[in-house]
Amino acid sequence: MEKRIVFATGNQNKMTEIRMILEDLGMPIYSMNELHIDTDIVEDGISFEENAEIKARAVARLLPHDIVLADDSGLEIDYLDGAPGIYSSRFAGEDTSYDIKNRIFLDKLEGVPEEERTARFVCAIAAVFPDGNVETVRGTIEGQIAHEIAGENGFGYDPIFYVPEYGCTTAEMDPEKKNALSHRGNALRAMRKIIEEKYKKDEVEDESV
Ligand code: ITT
Repeated sequence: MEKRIVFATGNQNKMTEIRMILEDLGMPIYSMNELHIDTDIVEDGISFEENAEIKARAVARLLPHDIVLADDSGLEIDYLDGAPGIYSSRFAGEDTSYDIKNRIFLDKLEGVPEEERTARFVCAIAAVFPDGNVETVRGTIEGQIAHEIAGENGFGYDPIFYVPEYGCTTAEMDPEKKNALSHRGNALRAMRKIIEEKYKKDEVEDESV
């Protein structure tokens, strides 16, 4: 049976970034929406890794023959003791626009000097394989909270996430550039390697039977 990757996310922006990196594997990639899977997942873990695993396991129960992946990610602002962290999408309410959420953080950091505006995006990706194995990886990107909203690309907190080395926010980068540097890009490349290794090994074992 052809191996498929199913990504347990309802976030279309994540899917675009995921496809750019995982398409090299040569396996078909589906989002759970494309397979009409609509399951209520309670993300009650206390870390990005735990929540990624909760999402992947919930969908893997419905699709036991597929490689099911999930991403849990967010923004950690050091000046706010790591907030919003695992609550990044729930911060100020799921239905509040990111324009408003971003302005709230700019206000909270008003007058805070450069060296105290450090922040990072974190992305944990969990994979549940048809043999029951579970793997988790983490990627990060370091930056700062900008002084104003800038850029139209990306999603979520990208317009306030400034990367000093590049002199712009992740919302001002083209998608390829963001993926080359980002927390999700790094985590996806690590997971792509795990999947490649695993199926290379399985093929060798299959051939020796
Ligand atoms: P799924 O759970 O369905 O995957 P979600 O959007 O709810 O989608 P998370 O629970 O992982 O995803 O929340 C991640 C939030 O963190 C996301 O909604 C953004 O607000 C923020 N975030 C994560 N990665 C980001 C990125 O690359 N750029 C900007 N904001 C990001």
